[in-house]
Amino acid sequence: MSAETSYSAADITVLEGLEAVRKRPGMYIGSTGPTGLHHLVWEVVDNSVDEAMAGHCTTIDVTLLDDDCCQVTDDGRGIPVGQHHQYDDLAAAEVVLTLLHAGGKFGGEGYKVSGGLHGVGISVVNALSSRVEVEIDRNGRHHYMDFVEGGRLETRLSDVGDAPDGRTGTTVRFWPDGSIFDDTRFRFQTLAERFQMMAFLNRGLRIRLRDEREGDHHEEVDHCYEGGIRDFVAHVNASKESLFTEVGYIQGEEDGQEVEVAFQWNTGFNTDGLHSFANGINTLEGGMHEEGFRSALTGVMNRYARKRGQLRENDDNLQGEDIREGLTAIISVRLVDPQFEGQTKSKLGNVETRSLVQRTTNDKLAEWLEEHPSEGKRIVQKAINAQRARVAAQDARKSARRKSALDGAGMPDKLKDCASGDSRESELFIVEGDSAGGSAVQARDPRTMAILPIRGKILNVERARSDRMLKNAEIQTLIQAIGGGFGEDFEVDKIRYHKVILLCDADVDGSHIRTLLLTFFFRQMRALVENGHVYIAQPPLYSTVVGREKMYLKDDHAKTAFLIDNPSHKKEFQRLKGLGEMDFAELQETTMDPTRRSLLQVSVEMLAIADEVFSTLMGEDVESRKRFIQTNARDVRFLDI
Ligand code: 0RA
Repeated sequence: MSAETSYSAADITVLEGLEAVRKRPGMYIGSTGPTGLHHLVWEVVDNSVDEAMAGHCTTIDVTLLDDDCCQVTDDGRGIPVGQHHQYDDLAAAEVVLTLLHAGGKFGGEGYKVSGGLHGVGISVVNALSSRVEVEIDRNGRHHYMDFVEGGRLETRLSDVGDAPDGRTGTTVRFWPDGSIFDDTRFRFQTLAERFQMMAFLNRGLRIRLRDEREGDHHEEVDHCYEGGIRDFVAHVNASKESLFTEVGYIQGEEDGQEVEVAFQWNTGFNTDGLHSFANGINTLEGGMHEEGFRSALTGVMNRYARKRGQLRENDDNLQGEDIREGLTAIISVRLVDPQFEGQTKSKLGNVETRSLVQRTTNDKLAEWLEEHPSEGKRIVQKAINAQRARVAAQDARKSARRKSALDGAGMPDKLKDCASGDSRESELFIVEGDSAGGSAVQARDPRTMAILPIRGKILNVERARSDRMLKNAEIQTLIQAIGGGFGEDFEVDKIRYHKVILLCDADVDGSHIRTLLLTFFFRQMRALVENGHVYIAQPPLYSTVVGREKMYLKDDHAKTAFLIDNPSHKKEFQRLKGLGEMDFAELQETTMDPTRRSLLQVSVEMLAIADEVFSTLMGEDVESRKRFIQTNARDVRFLDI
């Protein structure tokens, strides 16, 4: 291995580029918290997925190793090893790892389609890692190079021997830089969930994940779906009662664009089971592909319902939301030049995609309905029921509104509101139980903190239609206090608090109440969660006495860390079960004081998976709920969505 490195003008510009990434990592990977850390993995794996999309890679192996190293191996063509056509002193693979945006799009040999959102390039991973090792099997030879300190080429690319018989592919090992990231530990579950989603979206691609870190549970998952997004829909619907057994599927293509849609209705009442992707990227804000599907779906179903006589001449048309009630659908489009727009760059802007999706849905869904008359009949009947419920709910809402107008300010009695009128600094603590609610009122800063005690279990909205939901007192109170309305009409810019903080006991009941509340927010105030307004307070699990002072420890992890720092401690810890065990001063000190508390922000990174988690936890199917809780028991303290 030759470690001789000479620097040319090209190297220097290269290093300046990577230096810019190190100076402002947020611009490239969003943050230096857990999201940014995992972004590094997506970046590397996306390159391998691109190889798969180009038809050259069948298996991706991801392994978590000691020292917070992540290793990604694929059986693609291998990063090109020859001299780069612009930098004659650098190998192409060296350029790919050091030049911003040098990914797969150089030398005219770019990919047809590629995941444009994460595509900041593998060089960004190099810039933010303390060490990167690359192995390439190509042309029958095995090559190696490595980088240190954020992209400094330590060992130049060199031929180090034979490649295993006929093998081609790339292995990248990287160690995220501890001076850049708050925490360099990868979370198995986060990786596993996303790889599952990627496997669904790339039919036949196998993605394996192994945890080989010492002290960890050596977990392992292996995802490969021959049915692609059909299997995705079946998976999301697995714990729901479906309206018919088969998952429907349509596809179309034109001018190098492709669309596929898989769909199945269930007997539930959600209208938000539509998930869309463009080039494998979850388009959370929707966009042209979703628009095209929604409008065509409404048109096709109304024409079909009238043709069959299920809707009569004088009946109102079914609305989109009536038809989408209980629908789980995945739309996946692939296109050469995706335009990502919107606040989080997750809205597809390509107008030509709307017409492709619209046309495909108009033609192919109509055909599918002709071929599936009994399914078609059930779908229409369900939509008609939803239409009736919608009209009933509208009436209920009108009378609820009249009632709250009569109530003066319209705020619930139980709410101890804050004095500030500025929602940006206002916080709403939703507290389990009246007695903890009382302590919280004493412990709060009355200027910015409002307290709403919730008694017992709120209604499980997963199993109730909106007209019944509205009659529930706890739900009414929540809607009134937050102030942005609910359901399709929810307006996040009208909310009265920018932080909505759930404060529940650290026991099973507390965890149940928290899940019920999160389900409610997820289903009825989605934007509240999406915009990061929902938090979970973390009352400590343990206390202990050090000298004359009482100390609080957040969880088992903190307890272990404490014992390492204080080896002579007498190891007596009190396990704190309920908020009720703390007086108001303790509650203030450990959980509410903004300078000392630690809040967990709830995010919905992968809506489709979150949908499945909520259905499993809150739906009708007791067996799969049991299975979920058993499989995820270690994470039960915080439902991680
Ligand atoms: C540039 C060009 C080609 C492939 C790749 C990069 C490539 C990058 C990565 C990163 C991880 N695995 C990868 N596999 C391939 C095209 C190669 C060709 O034309 O043969």
